[in-house]
Amino acid sequence: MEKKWWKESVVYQIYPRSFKDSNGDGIGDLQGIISKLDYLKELGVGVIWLSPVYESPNDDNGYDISDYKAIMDEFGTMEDWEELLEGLHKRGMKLMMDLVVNHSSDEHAWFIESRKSKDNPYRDYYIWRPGKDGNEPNNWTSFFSGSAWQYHEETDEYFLHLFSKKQPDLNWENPVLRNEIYDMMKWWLDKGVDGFRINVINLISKEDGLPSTPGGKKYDWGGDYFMNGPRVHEYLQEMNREVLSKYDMMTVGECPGASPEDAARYANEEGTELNMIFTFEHMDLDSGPGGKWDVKDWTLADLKDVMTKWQKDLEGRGWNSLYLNNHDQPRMVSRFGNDQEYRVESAKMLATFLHMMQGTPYIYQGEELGMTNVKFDSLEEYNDIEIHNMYREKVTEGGEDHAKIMEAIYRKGRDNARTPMQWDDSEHAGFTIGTPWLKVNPNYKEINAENALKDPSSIFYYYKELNRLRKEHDIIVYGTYDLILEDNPQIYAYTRSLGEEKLVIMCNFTKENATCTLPEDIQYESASLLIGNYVEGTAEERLEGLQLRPYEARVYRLN
Ligand code: ISL
Ligand code: CA
Repeated sequence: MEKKWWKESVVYQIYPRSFKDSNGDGIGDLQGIISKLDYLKELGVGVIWLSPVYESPNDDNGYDISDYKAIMDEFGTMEDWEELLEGLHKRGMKLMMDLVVNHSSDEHAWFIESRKSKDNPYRDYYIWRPGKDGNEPNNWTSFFSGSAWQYHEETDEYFLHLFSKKQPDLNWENPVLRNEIYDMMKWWLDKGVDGFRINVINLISKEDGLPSTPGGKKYDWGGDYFMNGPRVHEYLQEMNREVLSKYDMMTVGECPGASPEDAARYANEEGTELNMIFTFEHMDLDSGPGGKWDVKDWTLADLKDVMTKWQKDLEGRGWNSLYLNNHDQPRMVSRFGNDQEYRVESAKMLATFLHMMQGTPYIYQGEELGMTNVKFDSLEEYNDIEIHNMYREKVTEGGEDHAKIMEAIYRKGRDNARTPMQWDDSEHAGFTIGTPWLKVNPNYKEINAENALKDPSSIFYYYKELNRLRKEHDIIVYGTYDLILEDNPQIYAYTRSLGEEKLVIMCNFTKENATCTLPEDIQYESASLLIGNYVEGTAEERLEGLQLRPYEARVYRLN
């Protein structure tokens, strides 16, 4: 397997709106990030992924871009951005920008032109279709509820929007549009960015004829017709030839609905498309048949299945990304750990579990503090368009139970991840001196960066140690993964192997003690602890019948 810097790095995601406000308007900004660069350096991460900072009307918090080459006023100026890049590079860190090119904002100049008339030169930059018998061109629903089509009276046609109606889908069939995008990417790369996280890139190619789903439902999930569509690999290979292959850079494609087989192509080891993708299978473990808001409990057995499938299916063929939360997902300690009594232990256990697998690990801001989900009393306190559209469809129009939907929002809502970073115990957690755009989690008095930095046994320093170990041990990056103790109901355990070297990783996912008995085929002379969330390393140990305490994690090096 080829060695690459982006395999050896740890990525830290910043959601700028919620990271740090420098001027008191309640909105995080670039100068705020710049003021925290030493904090990031201290944590020891190598790459920063910046969620979108481009000009945007913020219908979807920057994922609706109205100018790809300008910085959002609320976040600062291009000079601020340049200062940020320089500050990162000076400290030996890299910058990965978010690239949102499945759709733009409806306020982008291209769309403003496109909707002017059917023969406008920009018409074909978007996906316009006439209606069918007075209805939408097909029955697809958008990710954010309702039809994926919006009617435009002046030209008597509909445009496609897989997300909000202010996010019209770009028409990748059009080579002129594709070239505009490649030029824009080169423009940023020439300014010095080190990579792109590419938003829903596996949705860019839609099935010819845009067929309705079978079954005659008025509105239906049409994913089969646009997820991993017919020409997506052709487009990515073109992007790779035209842009990516010309730079020493890193790419990760966000790919909902991609299987390991798809991933083996998107993230192939030959490097003809992307470096890695974000998959969603493990994020769906607590969704019932009704989808994301049909919440059920996840099981450890399913988690083992899914993670192991991705580790083994991509072995030697492609590279994994490793994440348990981001700006679209609930907080991992609330979802997969225990955010009460064992918050600290379980946050460290989950970090161990993830960072010891094969792939590039991603830390989402606040994860290193063990930040948790939030419960706001009223719907009005939430900001996310996905939450509001869903609530309208299910409760206001659909008559479902308010309390039940609020419960689902508490568990799955994206605003769980978007409450402001908790820097200290002053008002609004030191995020802003003004009024924050989204309320701070009330637990900030206890959970904040200032406390973490004062406490040598904090989650923060545990991450720092994981990051350090990764730099020191090739096996953490390149070792082969194998699941062990498959049927153990409490423990997730696996090994990593590289040449003669072997690591054993053991994670207790429960709040009860668990006995860990290694399989007999794991032979060793001596075992030494590399890292653990309860104990300091001891020189040598026997691992037979080891007791793991609640949410305990241990990593041993076997000789
Ligand atoms: O968040 C989701 C589920 O709640 C996902 O379906 C998400 O919408 C999907 O992964 C695409 O996400 C990306 O594009 C969206 C944007 O809202 C997300 O923030 C972004 O990560 C549309 O631009
Ligand atoms: Ca601000």
